[in-house]
Amino acid sequence: MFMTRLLPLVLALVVALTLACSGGDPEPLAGTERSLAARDEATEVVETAPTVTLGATEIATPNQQQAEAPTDAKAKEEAAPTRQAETVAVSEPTPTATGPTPAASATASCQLVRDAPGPPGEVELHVEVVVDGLEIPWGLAILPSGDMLVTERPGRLRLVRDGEVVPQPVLEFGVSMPPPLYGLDLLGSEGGLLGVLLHPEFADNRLFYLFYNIDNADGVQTGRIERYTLSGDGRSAALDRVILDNLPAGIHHQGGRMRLGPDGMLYVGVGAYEPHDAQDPDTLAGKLLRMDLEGGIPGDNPDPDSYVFASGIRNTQGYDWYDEQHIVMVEHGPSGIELGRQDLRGYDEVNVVTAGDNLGWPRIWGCDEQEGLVSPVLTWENPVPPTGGMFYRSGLIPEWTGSFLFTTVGLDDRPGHGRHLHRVVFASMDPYTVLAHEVYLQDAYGRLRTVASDRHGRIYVMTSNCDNRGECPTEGDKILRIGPAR
Ligand SMILES: [Ca+2]
Repeated sequence: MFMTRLLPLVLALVVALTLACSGGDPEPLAGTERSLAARDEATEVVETAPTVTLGATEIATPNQQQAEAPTDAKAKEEAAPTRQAETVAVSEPTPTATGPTPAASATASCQLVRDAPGPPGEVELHVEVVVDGLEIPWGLAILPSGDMLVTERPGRLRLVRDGEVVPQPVLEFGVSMPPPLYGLDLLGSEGGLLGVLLHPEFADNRLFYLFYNIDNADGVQTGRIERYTLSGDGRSAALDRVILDNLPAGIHHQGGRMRLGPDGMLYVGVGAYEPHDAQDPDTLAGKLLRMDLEGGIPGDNPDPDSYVFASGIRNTQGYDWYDEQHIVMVEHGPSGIELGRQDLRGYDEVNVVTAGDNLGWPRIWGCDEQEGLVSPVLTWENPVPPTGGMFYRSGLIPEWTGSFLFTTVGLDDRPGHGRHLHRVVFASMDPYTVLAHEVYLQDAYGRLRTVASDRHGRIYVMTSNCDNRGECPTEGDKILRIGPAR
């Protein structure tokens, strides 16, 4: 076990040194307001993307079968996935007019973006910084009052009220956040206090969930989900109960995103530090979990004795429901080092997930296809490391209604690397067909983590520049608010 861990770390050292020599991140813009007309530098013709509505009717789900669970990463590589012949470059999407769309196809149509990160967005927006002074924010929950609960990875839950971070944390506790490997910032931990989610009846019971990393009694880093009760004034919280403990964790790829499904169940993404864990049914690493609000296994899970809803996942931090059967999920592609393939880097993904699906990590990547594995609907040659994701359902920005939005945390400013808010337009009656996608905020605010919307339809995005991967401005990490251009 020690050697299998050591090899990726040594390789990581080499890659980190390479990255460290490739130039630093630019300073994020310091302005507090910024109106965007992102078409100004566009050279490609991008038609106005269609407004779509969520498919409300029943959609046939693909008959994907759970794959056998291999245990050896080398063997998976030797399985030699075949390149999909019909891979399509989508540098010049031509969205169809709003109207009837094809029926759901049984096979996902994968689009490979060669001109990453993609075409610039053309919808004019108003973007402003509404909160600063945060340290590595990760999770965001907007309360009915408009207050916000924000997790900071070092182990603080903050209350944001009237645009200000309340100095005294709501909660502050020890988390597992190991120092960077070999002292290299790029190899720092990605863990700590991560997700926060309100109970569906929060307005009545004040309950909310937290996901964080902590060392267990044996000194092994694990993931834990707990439920708390927020005080009436919102300034403190008390532990209600532990929901799930001893989740697998590693230095990188902790998952940590919790969402409430339309079925009333609690979903949790758990990352896979060891690649082969994603295909191992005996560990919860590299899986999307589904549980009831008390942490029990629902009887209608794909395996009624398991939390696993979907497998073959490297690390997801963002997903939302296209409809009751289809989850759109962002997922990280290979970094290369973990598979001993220095040349293999990029291929981050947007997937459509149904119950029991196996998303293929680490057996396939990009638009590769293999029996029993689900290929993504959208993937990029260059790294576009995805973090938060959500469907935008409001009409406040009408051009965006029905679109899937996700944030990215690219490492540097090399052309094509993603540090932006991405918008994906799906066909209204077919989650497996991507009509268009476009890029907003590229390099404007650095690394972006987590996207959420309030009841008015305004969108909030948090920066992640004060971790060990970005350049931290003096005002710290920020929350941006996005609305329609004035
Ligand atoms: Ca995949």
